[in-house]
This record gives sequence, structure tokens and C-alpha cells, in this order.
Amino acid sequence: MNCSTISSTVVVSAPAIVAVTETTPSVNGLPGGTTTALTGNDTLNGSPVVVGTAAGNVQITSSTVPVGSGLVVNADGTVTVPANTPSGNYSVSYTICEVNNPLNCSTISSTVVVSAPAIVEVPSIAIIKTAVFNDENSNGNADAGETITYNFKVTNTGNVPLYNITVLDPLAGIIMSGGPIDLNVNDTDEVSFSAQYSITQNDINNGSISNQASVMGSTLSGIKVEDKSDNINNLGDNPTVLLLSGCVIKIFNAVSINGDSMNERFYIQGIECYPDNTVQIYNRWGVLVFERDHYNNTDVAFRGISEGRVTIKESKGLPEGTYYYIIKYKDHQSTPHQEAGYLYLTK
Ligand SMILES: [Ca+2]
Ligand SMILES: [Ca+2]
Ligand SMILES: [Ca+2]
Ligand SMILES: [Ca+2]
Repeated sequence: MNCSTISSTVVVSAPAIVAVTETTPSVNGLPGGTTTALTGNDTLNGSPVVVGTAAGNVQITSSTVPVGSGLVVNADGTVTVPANTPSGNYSVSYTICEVNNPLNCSTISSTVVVSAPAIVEVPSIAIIKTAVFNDENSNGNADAGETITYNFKVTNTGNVPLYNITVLDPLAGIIMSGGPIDLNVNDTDEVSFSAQYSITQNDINNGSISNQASVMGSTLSGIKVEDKSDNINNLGDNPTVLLLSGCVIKIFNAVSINGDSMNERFYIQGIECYPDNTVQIYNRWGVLVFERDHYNNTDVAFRGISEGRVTIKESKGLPEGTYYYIIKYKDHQSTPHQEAGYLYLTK
């Protein structure tokens, strides 16, 4: 036998392992989330790698993420992005090694894309109106012709700047000034808008003035916003009510001449504040039975007796019955006013 034995070496090479770079689809950084697997395009021996399972043929042995980013590379190749991560491209490198040949490894750097949350325009505006009475003659009373100053506090309460902001107030006779203005997010303006109003006798007789303004503005993209005014005491849309302490004309039209000290005269509350006045009383036939200027409820007052330019001769005064009064007076602006109605005379 002619033999020869030789020992040969069969070289079994490790299969090629290739980690391939990639850029992930973006993850919204506000809620955070998890990326697709960075290993999704990596191959072992030309086939996609299997990671993160017991049957896997590769595993991630190490990884690095940007310092302070909070990103975590998971065993399955995905990357966890924590909530409130700033938007940007994060470079993440990782190493995969073959399970059967732990030294058969490949390292690559990929990019994790974190997106900023979409900003939805939520425009919003708010207005507060306050009123100040100007007692211009310093008598402690509201008089016709004195003024009210209105101030407006406008705030951009939305998340986008507002432009061309205007304020309207439907109160007849009010004079608005100021604006239009622009306001950045969260900015407040208390000085640009104001209004002036001249008090009328009707306002004084009503005892108050109530009015509500509106503010309007728009975003750069043309979305319009509006708000009705709140008053200082109330959160929410409410008219601003200013109480007027003035000489209110109030007529007490029941006159009883019976000596009981109640309703012994025709009492016109407040008339003494308006001395430029005339009071006329007619009987049911339209005959003038009383007419006096400068009525004042005291020495010039109707007590069931006919008085005036034309007097009716009645020995015991005027008879019981229904009469008709006309009160004319001029307010502090010399504007004439008239009140008329029935007067009931009993004895
Ligand atoms: Ca990859
Ligand atoms: Ca006054
Ligand atoms: Ca409001
Ligand atoms: Ca009486």
C-alpha cells in the first residue's frame, strides 16, 4: 500500500455581517415614541438579520446616543425617543454581532429624526372694559353733560400674533379712540383704546349706564377673532354697568288732601335740582287748573288748589278726580325734557 495521510485545514469563514446606515422616519418629539428598527436593513450572509428574539442570529452588543438626549437603543433595534425631545437629527451608532460568532461584528451610525409638533393656530382675544365717572363740577352728583371715561384692556389669549385689532362699543353717543393695534401672543394693551361718553338726563333718570364693547382682530392667515367685553367684577362676557348718583326725576302721582301729612302735595322727586321747570295740571276736560314755574315741592307745589295764570274758582279746592300733568324741565345742559301722565287727586 502506498499511502499518504495529510491533515488539511477546512477553513470555515464567518458569514459576512453588514450593518447598513439609515435615516428613520420621524418621531414627534412632543409625545415621543419609538422608531422603526435601525437593523431593518442590516444583513447576515446576504439575508436580513434577526434581532431581539431567542431565535435571532445577531444581537446588538453596544450603542451610543448623543449625550443628554435620553434616546435608548432597544434590543430589537428600535430607538425609544422620550417625550419632550427637541426636534432634530440624532446620530446613533450601534454594533451588531453574530450570535454564533460573537467576534463577527459590524458597527454603523444611523440617524434618528425627531420632528417638532405641528402648531395649530388657535387665535383668541379678550377684552375687559372699565368705566370711570368724571364729576366735572365736583358736586358729588352725576349731571347731564358730565362725562364717563371708558378704558379697555385687550389681551391676545391665543397662540398666534393678532393684527388690525379694533374695539367697537354700540352705546349711542360714545366716542371711541385708539387703534387699530397688533398684539403678540400673551401681550396686553391697556392704553391704546379709550372712549368718552357724555351723560344725558335720561341716563341720570335711569340711574345707570350699561354697555358692552367688542374687540376684533385677525391672524396673519386671515382667521378672525372677536370677544365681547367683560366687566372688571365678572369673568365672562358681561356689560359694564356704571351706577349714576344723580338727581332722578321720579313722579308720585297720587295726591290725597286729607291732612294726614301723606301725599299732601304733588311730589316730583328731584325737580328741585332742575329749577328751570314748569308744571302744568289739566282737569279731565283739558282745562288748565295749575301752572307754576320753578316748582320745588315746597313753597311752589300743587296741593289741590288751582293756581297759575288761569285759575279756576273753587271754594274748597279742586274736586277729587283724575287730572293730567305735564312737567317740563331743562337739565344741566339746558336740554328740555318733558314728562306727562295722570294725577289722581283724593280728599
Ligand atoms: Ca441599519
Ligand atoms: Ca356733578
Ligand atoms: Ca369676554
Ligand atoms: Ca294725605
